[in-house]
Amino acid sequence: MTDAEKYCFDVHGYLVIENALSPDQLRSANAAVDAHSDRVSIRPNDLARTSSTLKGTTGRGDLGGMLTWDKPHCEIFRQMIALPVFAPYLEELLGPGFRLEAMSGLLMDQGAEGFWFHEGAEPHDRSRGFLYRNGRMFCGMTNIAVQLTDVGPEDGGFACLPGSHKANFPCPDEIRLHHEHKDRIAQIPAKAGDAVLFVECLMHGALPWTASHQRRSILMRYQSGPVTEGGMGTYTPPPFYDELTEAQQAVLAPPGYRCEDKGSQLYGNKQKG
Ligand SMILES: O=C(O)CCC(=O)C(=O)O
Repeated sequence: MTDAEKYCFDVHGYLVIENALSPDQLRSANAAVDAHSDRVSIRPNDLARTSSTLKGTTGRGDLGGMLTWDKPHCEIFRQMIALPVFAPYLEELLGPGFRLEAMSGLLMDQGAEGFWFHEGAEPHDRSRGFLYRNGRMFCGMTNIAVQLTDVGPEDGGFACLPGSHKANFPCPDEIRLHHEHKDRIAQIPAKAGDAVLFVECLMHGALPWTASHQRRSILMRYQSGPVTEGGMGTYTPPPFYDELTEAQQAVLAPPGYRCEDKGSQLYGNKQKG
């Protein structure tokens, strides 16, 4: 992560990582989604809540289970969870041993409703916070949304209030519902193959989708090594674990403490202290 990227992420809470997928990877991901169009579950227009500006004529389409799809279609998603291009960002923000918490596909056809603006740093949430301390950023849940289709400046889709990951006051509902101060909300354009990196505590949501092509965004949620939001019980590796590379296995490993370099010989073996 360059100094310029760190500066922008600290100030705004998000970044666009350009060309995260190669053209071949992008083709494979779209082919896989096409082949599973019958698995898309259309939501019952429940995301806009009572907003008059976010409402749509249809619900968002949700897609899950991509890591378990038959080969070759699962393969691109298994690559995506541990793409080398993402590792420096996740390591910087979440530390060594960052883990995948969830992966889902968000599909929006023309007219699909937006999503009310949620999160926003107040109240401060232990697993979803943002903190700058000792010269470093420490993030709670951190997301990477890989765009499988172009998102133009007027198309809708992912939008946020830049800087709200450091908010101190609760956000009034009229802003969350996109009724007031709409000009503060930034819709984030991106090209197919780009990825939007954002910290979950950034106030974010989506604007209704206006483009004639389908919005396709693959949202991956990561946490730092010891943190999990749904980890009760004994951890069982997924059935496809042995088919994964070491880097892919690492992001699906059970939650646990990974010692960071403490700058002392006493921590030299980097074992749990
Ligand atoms: O449509 C989007 O990109 C926003 C998604 C989102 O906020 C969520 O699923 O929690």
